[in-house]
Amino acid sequence: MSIFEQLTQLQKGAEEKIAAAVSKEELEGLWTQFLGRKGGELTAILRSVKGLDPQERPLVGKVANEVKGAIEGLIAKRQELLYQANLEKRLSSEQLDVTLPGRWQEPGRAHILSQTLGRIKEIFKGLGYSVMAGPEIETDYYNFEALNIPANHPSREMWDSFFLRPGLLMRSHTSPNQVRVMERQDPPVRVVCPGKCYRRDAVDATHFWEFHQVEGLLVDERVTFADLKGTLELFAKAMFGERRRTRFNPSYFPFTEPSAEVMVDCFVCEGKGCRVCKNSGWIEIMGAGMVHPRVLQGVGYDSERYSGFAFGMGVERIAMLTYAIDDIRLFYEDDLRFLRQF
Ligand code: 2U9
Repeated sequence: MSIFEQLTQLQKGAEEKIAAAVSKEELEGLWTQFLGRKGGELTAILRSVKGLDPQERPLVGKVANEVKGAIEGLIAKRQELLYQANLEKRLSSEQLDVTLPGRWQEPGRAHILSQTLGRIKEIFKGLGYSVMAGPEIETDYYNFEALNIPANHPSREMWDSFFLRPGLLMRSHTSPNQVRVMERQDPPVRVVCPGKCYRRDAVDATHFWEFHQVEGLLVDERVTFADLKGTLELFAKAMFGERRRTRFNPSYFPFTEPSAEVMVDCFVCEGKGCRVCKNSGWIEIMGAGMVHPRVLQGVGYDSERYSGFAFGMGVERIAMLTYAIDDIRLFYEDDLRFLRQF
């Protein structure tokens, strides 16, 4: 077979295969098969040109180039055809109906405890308090000693707190952070400290081993119990409604003297008596008192010159009262049927 016949046959074979190719990859394979520099069929034919009459060589070269050009042209055309066909197929099968209604995405929301804490913080920020968080792991000194809780006080017993090792525990209230604040700055101090606290309580409808507190502290010259009453009455009205009345019952905390429990008249039954207020007409919302002089002295404040008040509330308790939730465990069960309600 002459070299020209070989070239013609090569072109014919290529034409057939290109016309039958159905993918880009297949066409790339054919390009390599016919035109590849190593092992391509056209290259193989041109190698044999060396043995030809020198006069014939230019013509062979010319024809070979024509064959190469023809094959390349066919591959490019077929590729374009396949691309267009594929595009048309996709355009007809992947139609998008922009008039269909979108899929409903339920918006997320803050946990009910975060919402409650947020409201409490906003009220005190409005009164000029700053918000400061502190460590959840505390030393014996900050959690107890600095707060005038003597070594034999029941709350120091192992079964009340989670000890990591002697002298180190999961804080049982956020008060240690207020001690840290006072160590860092001189009066006037006006701060609320929110955060998680831990106690070795048996779990029931009103107790959980982890809970949240907000505690507040104000220290300045000539701060009196009247300031405490005015502040907490304002808070109670802002939190539970303008018509609320407050009452302060005597109480005891090692870190405050005198101490009080703060009551509001029941916002469910307006004082008539119901399930929420246990028929008493009053609900305890927090504890409070005048900061014990020993606590002030402990951080190096002059307790003759400065006085202060402090208060503390459980965020879970406030949320349970506000929304008539009867079991503290609901806050921690991640049950969307409960959480979606708020
Ligand atoms: C310093 C000095 C005094 C914070 C206070 C309470 C009263 C109180 C409880 C309410 C329910 C905690 O969440 S609860 O279990 N707290 O009754 N807390 S006075 O007194 C302080 C804090 C810091 C330096």
